[in-house]
Amino acid sequence: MSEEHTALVQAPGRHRGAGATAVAHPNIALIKYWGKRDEELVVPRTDSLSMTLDILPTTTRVRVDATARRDEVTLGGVPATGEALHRIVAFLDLVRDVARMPQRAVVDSENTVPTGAGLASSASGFAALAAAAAAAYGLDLDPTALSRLARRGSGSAARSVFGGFAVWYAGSGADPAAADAASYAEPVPAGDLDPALVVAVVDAGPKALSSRVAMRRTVNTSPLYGPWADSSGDDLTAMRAALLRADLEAVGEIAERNALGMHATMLAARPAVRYLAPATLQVLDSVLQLRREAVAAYATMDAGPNVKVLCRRADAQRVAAVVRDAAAGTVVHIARPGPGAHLLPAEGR
Ligand code: 2P0
Repeated sequence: MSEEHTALVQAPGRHRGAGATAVAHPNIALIKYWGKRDEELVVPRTDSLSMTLDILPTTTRVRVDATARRDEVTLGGVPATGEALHRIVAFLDLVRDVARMPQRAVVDSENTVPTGAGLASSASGFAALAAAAAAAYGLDLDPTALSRLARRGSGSAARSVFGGFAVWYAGSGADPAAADAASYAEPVPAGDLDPALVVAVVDAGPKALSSRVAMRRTVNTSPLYGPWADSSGDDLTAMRAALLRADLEAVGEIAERNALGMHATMLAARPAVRYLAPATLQVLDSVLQLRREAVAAYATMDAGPNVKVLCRRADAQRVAAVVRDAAAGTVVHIARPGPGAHLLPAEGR
């Protein structure tokens, strides 16, 4: 494991109760996480595998405040309310439990990702919160423990603890403690692969249905869910081998079929969950056209209409230009493999 791909989470080295600031980046799954086997512990039904990006980071500061009567949370300068606040307070309660410290916190988070648009904002958000809160409450967690903690906030955050490519294990065991211990992410070697991921934002608005609700409905009602989950295990095995031999075509083909299969499970849910919009299909058509022109380009989509296109770094500008022109109003970003969650140096005091 290279140093770059190791989460940099050291003991805060300061008194318990100090503030800490962490940065984390979104990750995009090439083998998808879709479905939990334990809702409370956020343990998934299947293993997943992702690439952490080098763009659209979240920066989160947590300061323990012994005088505060409740947690104060600001997201992008706006006080958090409702479900967003509830999830963050529940996560801080978990950290306080482990740290055996009852004090409340002041949390300030800046997201460069549009929130709730299927652009993995909860992955970068909870990975940054986990790293900052763990440090602020004086927990000295190794990367595996940090990944398990981030998972409790949002499943996909377990993977953003690591840079580059990461696999997140579903683990096994019916006993909750065993399931919790076995479900964490770790880095995956990727040979000499030199990939780019072109993020095509066709709609930056929030999704109509949260992925949490959508995946529950899919697991409970879709007759296609079981077959997809079974085939996803084979996809993961093939994906690991393709990454090791740096076979971008195979990586892309496996990622594309796994994502389309996941969306098929949603379309068969009752009632159907459909995130794919007309503009999504226009971008998918442009990706097929690129392949006809012998450009290795492969699409993946998450819980939203936006498309991420895997290609060689050398082809990224051409791919970005083609997918941008595929649907009116599309905005593109070019991402490369990025770093894991890390603390920023302590502020001067
Ligand atoms: C993924 N997604 O593997 C999949 C593919 C969306 C589609 O992880 O309920 O926000 O907080 O664990 O992590 C989105 O789900 O869900 C997601 P919770 P999360 O990236």
